[in-house]
Parts: sequence; C-alpha cells; structure tokens
Amino acid sequence: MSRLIVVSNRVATPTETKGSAGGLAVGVFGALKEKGGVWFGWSGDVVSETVANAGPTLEQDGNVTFATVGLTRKDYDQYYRGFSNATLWPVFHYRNDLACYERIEYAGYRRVNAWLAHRLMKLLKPDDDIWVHDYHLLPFAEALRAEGVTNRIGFFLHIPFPAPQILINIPPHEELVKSLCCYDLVGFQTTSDQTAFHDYITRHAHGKVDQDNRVEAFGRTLRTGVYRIGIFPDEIAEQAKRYESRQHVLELKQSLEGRKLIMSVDRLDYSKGLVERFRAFEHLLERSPEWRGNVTLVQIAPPTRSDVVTYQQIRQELEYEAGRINGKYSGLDYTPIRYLNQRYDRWKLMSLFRESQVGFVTPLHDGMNLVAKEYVAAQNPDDPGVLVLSTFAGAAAELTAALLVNPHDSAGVCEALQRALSMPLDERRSRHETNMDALRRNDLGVWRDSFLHDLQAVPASRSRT
Ligand code: GDG
Repeated sequence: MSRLIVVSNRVATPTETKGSAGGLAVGVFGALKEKGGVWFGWSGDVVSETVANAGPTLEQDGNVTFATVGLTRKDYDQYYRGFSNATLWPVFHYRNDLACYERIEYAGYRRVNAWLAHRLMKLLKPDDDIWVHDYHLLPFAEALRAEGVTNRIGFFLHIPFPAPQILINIPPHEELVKSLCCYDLVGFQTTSDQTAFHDYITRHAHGKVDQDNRVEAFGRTLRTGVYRIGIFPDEIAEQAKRYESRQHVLELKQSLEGRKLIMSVDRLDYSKGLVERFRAFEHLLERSPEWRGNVTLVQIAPPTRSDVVTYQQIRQELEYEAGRINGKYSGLDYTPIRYLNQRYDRWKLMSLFRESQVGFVTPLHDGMNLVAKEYVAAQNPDDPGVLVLSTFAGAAAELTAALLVNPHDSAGVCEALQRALSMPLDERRSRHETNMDALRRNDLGVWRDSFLHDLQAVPASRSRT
C-alpha cells in the first residue's frame, strides 16, 4: 500500500493530533496512521539560514513522521506574511480593497515553495501519494514536478476560490492557475468554488472542462472535485456534555443572571464579519428595547496574523465598536458585548456553545466555517440552541436548517436573532435534528476518505511534463 505524504503550511504537533474531539489535525492524522507516512511543513519558527537549511527536523510517532523546517525572517516576510496573507488571503475572500501586491513577495512565495519541495525530496518514495493543503502552497506540485517527481499529487483549498473577475486582480493570476494545473486532483469546499475555477479555465486559460470535471489546460490534465470538510459531530456532542458542569460554565451562567446568551467564536479576521456582527447586535438592542439588559453576546476572538497591517486595523475597529456599543447600552450590572481577545481550550468552547441559546456565525466569505458545525454538534438535543449563519459560509449549503442571513443586511440579521431568541422548543429540536443528520452524513472521515479515494483513482501513468 502506498504511503501518504501530507504537506501543509503548518504541521500539527503530535499532541494536537490526539485531541479528543476531532479537528482537522486529528482527521488528517487518522489517514496518516492508517497508511503510514509523513506530515511535512513549517514548524512555525523563524530561524537563521543555517538552521533552516539543516532541516527537516524529524519526530516519529508510530508509523508517522512529523517533518518540520524553520523559515528565515526574509522567507517568513515574503512567503507567509506577504504574498500568502496580504495578497492571496484578501483576494480569495473577495477583499481586493485590503490586498497589496509586491513582486518581491511573490518571488519569495515561489522561492519558498521550491525550497520546501526540495527539502521534501529526500523523504519521498516513488509510490507515495502526496496531499497538499491550502493557499500557501499553490505552486508546490509544480516545484515537485521540476524536481522530477511523478507521484500522484492532490491539493485541497480550504478557503474560497474567487470568481475570475476577482482573481485577475492578482497580477500573476495566470501563473498561479497554471501552477495549480500541475496537481492531479484539486479539491474545493463548495460547488461555487469549483465553478469559479472552471470558469477561469474556460474563459481565461482557453482550456476545457468535461462533465466528469476533467480539466485540460496549460498542456495538462487534472480532475477537480468538491469535498466539504466536516467534523466528528458525536465526539463533539460527547465532549460538550462531559464538560457542561465545569467551573467556567457555572461562572458564566451565574454572571448572566438568567439573560439569554449569544455565542460567537472566530479567529480575529476581517473575513469573519465581526464588525458587521456587532452592528447587527446593536441593531437588535436599538430596535427591540425588550432585549436590552436581557441578552448578552460573548465574542471570543483570538488574534491571528497580528503583524499584518490589515489585522491590526480590524482589531482596532472591533475594540472601538465594542466600546461604543457597550458605552451606549451597558447598565451598572449589564454589559451587552463581552469581547474576549484570547484563545480558549477547545473543550471550554464546546461546553460554552452548549450553554448558549444562539450561535452567531456571520462571515462575509468563508471556505466552510467549522465553528458553525461545532456549534450545532455541541447542543443539547433536548433543548438545543439555534444557529444564525451567513449564506456566505460554505457550511450554509449543508446546515440548511440554520437561520440563514446576509451579514450585510443588519436589519435581516437582527430579525433572525429575534426569531432565534424566541423560537419554540419543537422548532429548535427539529432544526437541530436536520442539521445533525447533515453533519453525520458528511463527517470529517467522509471528507478525508473521498478525497484520498479520488486521488488514488488518478491513473498512475498520467502524462506529466
Ligand atoms: C480555514 C478556512 C475552513 C477558534 N477559536 C479558538 C479555536 N478555534 C477553532 C474553532 C475551529 C477552528 O479554530 C476555526 O475553523 P474555521 O473553519 O471556523 O475557520 P478558519 O480558521 O478560518 O479555517 C475555513 C477551515 O480552514 C477548514 O477547512 O472551514 O473556511 O478559513 O475548529 O473551534 N480553538 C480553540 N480556542 C480558540 O479560542 N481551542
């Protein structure tokens, strides 16, 4: 049986892969354990050139090798902070207004992809299957091919793929799509992402796409597919229940003094729609005085990428909005928004989800959004909370029994919140059941196995130039 090589920007630590409630790291590790193999990527450390070139550092866990390399400051700045997170991330989330483009960063992005590919070479065997993850590594297969690698290589994009008219704002858009065509299988979160890629292929690259999603472009043939990433819902349900009477939950409950609770958890990112969310909550307090003093929004938002300017700006804006709204509607014993700029343990989050009446998940664009799925799974089936979900999250295609909203329509979001907060038990139960069924039908194992099944179905002798 061929081994599996997983390549991602960051590699989970062996401890993270043993988390008790699923998570991507656990899902991917499951496949690695089954087949044996290597998880390769950046360690998260910025190191000297000598240390970087001495890597990869290897750590063995059974039949799985964790292989990590450090990045130099220059590589980190150009590849990670620059082109990946200041160009690709905003454009792929339809935020051209926040994107910047520097040729030197793009050159660094390609250089680091080639360097990483070269570092992987000594760990590769001829019949390994290679599964590459996410936007940091669009040119990774091309770099491996340049090293003479003919193995099957699949790619999964965790974030949206933008419509061609958005993508073409990135000056080297054609080179990037050409690089993607060096993979044998390219997986997307939703059919609209897949369609956007196909549109680019037919309209801009003059390629062909057939009914089986076989793509011919730039002298190559590949397949595309839709693989909606999931969670292990029953494990999350069990974890949320197990921790429901812990101190942190009791403390929160006591501090709410019978008020209803709306919960939101997101990395602090402008794609997650946090500012719009705070304003919609303000709208609720403004339009429905009966909720003033009777409902609290807890927003957990651990900071990420805080050395990228746009992330510093969104943080400032949110702090301003939280302060403004709280200034307007707080009482001596009431704070409407509890804005927590820190990371919480996973088991704590799941038990807080279970305690709340509403899960408020309103990204402006999101590949999937696992928080929405985790919120549903964490509910008590006898007395479940209601998910208010943006139609622009990939998860909206599956969680059809959520209250779906357009995050730009503050009045509409406010109506959905009112409806969620007052929804009768029967309706809550029935919506929860429908959503749980969807989560069980397409769990993390289904995502992983169907991608790997399709990758293995790629003919081994595919012509590769
Ligand atoms: C990308 C795509 C796609 C959040 N805060 C804490 C914490 N989290 C966990 C959540 C969830 C995960 O992080 C976030 O996943 P999301 O899917 O919601 O969003 P991204 O991080 O943007 O992920 C996204 C995903 O990749 C997978 O393909 O769905 O669209 O953007 O699991 O629970 N975990 C802990 N403490 C926190 O404070 N422990």
